[in-house]
Amino acid sequence: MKMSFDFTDLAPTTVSFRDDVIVGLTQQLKKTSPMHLYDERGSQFFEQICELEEYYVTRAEMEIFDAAALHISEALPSNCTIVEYGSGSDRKISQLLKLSKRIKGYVPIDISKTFLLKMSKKLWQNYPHLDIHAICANFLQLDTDHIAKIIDGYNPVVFFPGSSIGNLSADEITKLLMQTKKIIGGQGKMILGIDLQKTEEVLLQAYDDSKGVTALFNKNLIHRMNRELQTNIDANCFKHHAIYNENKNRIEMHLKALQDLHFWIGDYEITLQKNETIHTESSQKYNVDDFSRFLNTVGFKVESIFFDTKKYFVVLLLALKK
Ligand code: AVI
Repeated sequence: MKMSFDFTDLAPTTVSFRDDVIVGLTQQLKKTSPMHLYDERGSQFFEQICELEEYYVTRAEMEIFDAAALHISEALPSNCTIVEYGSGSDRKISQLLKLSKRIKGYVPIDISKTFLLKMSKKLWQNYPHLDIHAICANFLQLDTDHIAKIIDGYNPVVFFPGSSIGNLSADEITKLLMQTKKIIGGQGKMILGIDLQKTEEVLLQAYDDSKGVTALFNKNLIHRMNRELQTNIDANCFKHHAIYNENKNRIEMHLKALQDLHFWIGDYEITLQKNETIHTESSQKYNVDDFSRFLNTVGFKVESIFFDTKKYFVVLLLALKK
């Protein structure tokens, strides 16, 4: 990889959004992939969520990066390239770049094209010495040979902050970790943020905030359908509904129908009864010991664990087991 900036567009199209939504909304328990919340508008709403007082996740993780700066920096392999899954804004990578001179390259991977382009160009202006290879793609479907070519010569560090892992299904997590093992190999590392179990009160405030930003983020799915799938659904017929599922230790976001609803996506008729919900996202809350044990069973060694002061969140530094 040379000192350069480039951009590869491998992102799924509106066609796959349409197909996924049709499959998800014609099932008995209606659901859509959380990935669909992140079009450009959705990504902007998510950035606003990160600024909210009630959404502790971003602040807790940044506090950890500040406090553990030296340790994390020294643990990174020399001449490394950071591969970030679901990069979003430049907030976290900028923090890592400030921590460590060892980072020579950056491969942000995100599904939201405009957002990714803006963020990676801005970053390149601020860090012109950095090799940036932005990839617009679903980070669960990476061609690891392609990634290996891009990071050629540098040591890979996969960066998956923000507890985005908690939005994935168990199968997706296994797939993602297998893919990560291929990318980091024997020399690389993974920096993984996970959100911890805490009181229901704190969680519900974070996912149903008083300013209603999370509600706008969730309801953007309906607006996205209207924009991209030519539906004409009144978003006011849905209410943002966040619950804590105690048995599964996860927050669930739903869109609840406020009345009986009926609409078409092309030839497919979708009906919802009053109070029926569309499950749009789950956000798993972990126990760090259980999750470390799980990582161990799938071939990772937990080298370090960093907590914030409230013990709301942890950052794990991982390598492959020898
Ligand atoms: C991206 N992800 C880690 C967020 C979370 O906390 O699960 C998404 C989110 N949904 C509502 N608020 C934030």
